[in-house]
Amino acid sequence: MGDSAPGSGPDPDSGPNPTSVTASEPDTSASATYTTSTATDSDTGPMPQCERDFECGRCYVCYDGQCWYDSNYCGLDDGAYYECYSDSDCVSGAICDYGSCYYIPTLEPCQGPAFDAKPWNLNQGSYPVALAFGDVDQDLDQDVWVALAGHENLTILAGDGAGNVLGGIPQHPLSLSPVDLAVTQLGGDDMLDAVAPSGGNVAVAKGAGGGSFSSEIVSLGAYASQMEAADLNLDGLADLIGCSADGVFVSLAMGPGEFYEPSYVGAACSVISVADVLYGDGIPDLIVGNPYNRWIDIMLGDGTGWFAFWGGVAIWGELIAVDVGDMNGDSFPDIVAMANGNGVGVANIIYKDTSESFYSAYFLGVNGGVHNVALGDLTSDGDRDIWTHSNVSPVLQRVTADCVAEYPLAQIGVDLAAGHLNADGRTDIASVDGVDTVTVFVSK
Ligand SMILES: [Ca+2]
Ligand SMILES: [Ca+2]
Ligand SMILES: [Ca+2]
Ligand SMILES: [Ca+2]
Repeated sequence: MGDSAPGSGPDPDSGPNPTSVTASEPDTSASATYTTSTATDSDTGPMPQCERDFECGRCYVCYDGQCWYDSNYCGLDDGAYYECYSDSDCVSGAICDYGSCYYIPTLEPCQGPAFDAKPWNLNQGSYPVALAFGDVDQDLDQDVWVALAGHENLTILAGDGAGNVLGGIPQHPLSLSPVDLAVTQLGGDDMLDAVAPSGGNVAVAKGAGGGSFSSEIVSLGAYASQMEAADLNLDGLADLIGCSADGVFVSLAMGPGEFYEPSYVGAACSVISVADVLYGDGIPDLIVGNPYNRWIDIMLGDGTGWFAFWGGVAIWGELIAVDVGDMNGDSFPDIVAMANGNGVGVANIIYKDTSESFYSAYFLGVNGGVHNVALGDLTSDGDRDIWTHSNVSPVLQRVTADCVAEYPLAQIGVDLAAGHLNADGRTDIASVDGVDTVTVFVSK
């Protein structure tokens, strides 16, 4: 039904751009300026092009390349026909959104660019759950840092700069079973450090040079499901920010690797990305969400470690992962939100424009479902590729506007990261499967 022609013609008085949000000026109050376009909005913000209704969102249809408000498609509260209540009421590949089934066309498979896939088998029971790139030993070659939930340690596969990884750096005990990993500079020296949360604690592993660490367990008090490290208040010390069932928490650093009690700056979340997406002021902002509402929240950082709700963008599917990168080469940071629904994964690409507004202009469907996201630049042309794992089969996937290329893995992947393991400027990918294997994909 979602793709059928509207019952009535488009209303010329209604505004296009149903899923954009704008805020005209920075606002750190609790009631941030936030508008979604409605039938009474007109001619504000960019005009996304559309080909199909699902690109327009609730209450809108795509007509003549633009999104138009149509009350026939917005009938939940007025007794109008209700096609579905949940995804399961729709055919596979279609998502139920506000009472209507929308079919998400899936991309065709294609042969991807060539990679050398190099699996690295860890010991049985290692359970690698998270990974990141970083130069651990200051030899200027990127290394792959892996958090092992089973062995409760941090292991590092040393890159040789020529596309090979070696197991030369000993495993370093974390003394907890990590659920996530962030590599950062905690401050106080030039070494890279790692933080890995578990329960209400975080393992802090401070780089001591040459690939060695000193570490301790710090009581965090917040039960992180996903955590990032970033200097939120611009004092040179990395702070912690993450998602928990109690809300978005921030633990500011009082010293390198020492943290204050958490403050909660937003509602419960399970997906988070920290990046300066607002105003280009160098102050980190947040993108957060959870699978239950098909929406991401954008929160404005004020440079003190506090964040205020700034706006939201509707997405297709249940949010799984989010990342930030310039997807169209205009130098403005865009948001990629990976989501799942009813046998289809959806890469929601949310573009930012010059006027601090975001618009959901592009959706790419992937058969099955997706898990994780990393943005790479495979051809070093500035155009980003979307990398994800399938959540139904053991493959790494490269998603572009044209097609999906798949690369086999030993098991279904649970985390991935984009980095550089050789000097060709093309993105390399590292993947962990949660069982016993790290696989690096080196461009060739
Ligand atoms: Ca290195
Ligand atoms: Ca800080
Ligand atoms: Ca900012
Ligand atoms: Ca952009």
